[in-house]
Amino acid sequence: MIVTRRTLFAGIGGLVIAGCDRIDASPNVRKLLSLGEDATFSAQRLVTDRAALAPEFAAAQMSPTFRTNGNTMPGSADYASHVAGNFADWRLAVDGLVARPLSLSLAQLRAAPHRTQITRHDCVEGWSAIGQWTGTPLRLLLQQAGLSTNARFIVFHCADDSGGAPYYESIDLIDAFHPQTILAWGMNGTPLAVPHGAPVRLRVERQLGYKQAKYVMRIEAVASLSGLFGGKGGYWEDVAGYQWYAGI
Ligand SMILES: Nc1nc2c(c(=O)[nH]1)N[C@H]1C(S)=C(S)[C@@H](COP(=O)(O)O)O[C@H]1N2
Ligand SMILES: [Mo]
Repeated sequence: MIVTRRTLFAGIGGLVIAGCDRIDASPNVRKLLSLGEDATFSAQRLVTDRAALAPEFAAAQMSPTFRTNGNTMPGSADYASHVAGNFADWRLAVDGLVARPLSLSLAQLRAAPHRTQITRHDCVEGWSAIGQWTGTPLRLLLQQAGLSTNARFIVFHCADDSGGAPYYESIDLIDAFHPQTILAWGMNGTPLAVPHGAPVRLRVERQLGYKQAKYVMRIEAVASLSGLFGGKGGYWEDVAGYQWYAGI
């Protein structure tokens, strides 16, 4: 059997991909399909696009400064004590629809296989920056945890909130298993700093800035997004109607 990207991704999580290349290729159809609650299955039809890698850049192309946006310091006492302790007692939880829930220290994450990539971050507010990210591929953590065949989405619970609404984000399994989707603990050659999401943040390089969850404390595998917070799969999706699938 010839393994194409289509058959490869069709095997992930038991997703059934039925698509029409001619229709899928139209940017307008793509935009339309990404709207609304049915976005997940519609977007999965765009598998040829979805599997592609985001452009990577040379070190010389990195932005001299990478600005911050959104929250730059979670307000909780718990987070402040982690900062004071240099995240030595911090643990990342990987749970939900998994056979073996994980609780990982920052040292364990850093010792795991990792990937470094120089990519462009695009914020909907109208700015971009090219930065270098180092982190553990998400798929390795999900495989280690034994992701259930019932899981359809991966949710990132963050340490910060805005006006009492916790920041969270979610992606589907195509992005979760994408080779450039990493939990970054390094940025531009140094440990990830607090304003950029220490100790770890998501990099999901085929999507816009608001999907790049900072201050990730817990990764939860779920079958549906409807039971979480506002039900739209993310903080900005819930409070401002941003699209859940923010593909670039
Ligand atoms: N937890 C958390 N993650 C977040 C945000 C936030 O406020 N809280 N802001 C988002 C937005 S809109 C952008 S553009 C990027 C900004 O990342 P930076 O501060 O490293 O530039 O983080 C995203 N992830
Ligand atoms: Mo953003």
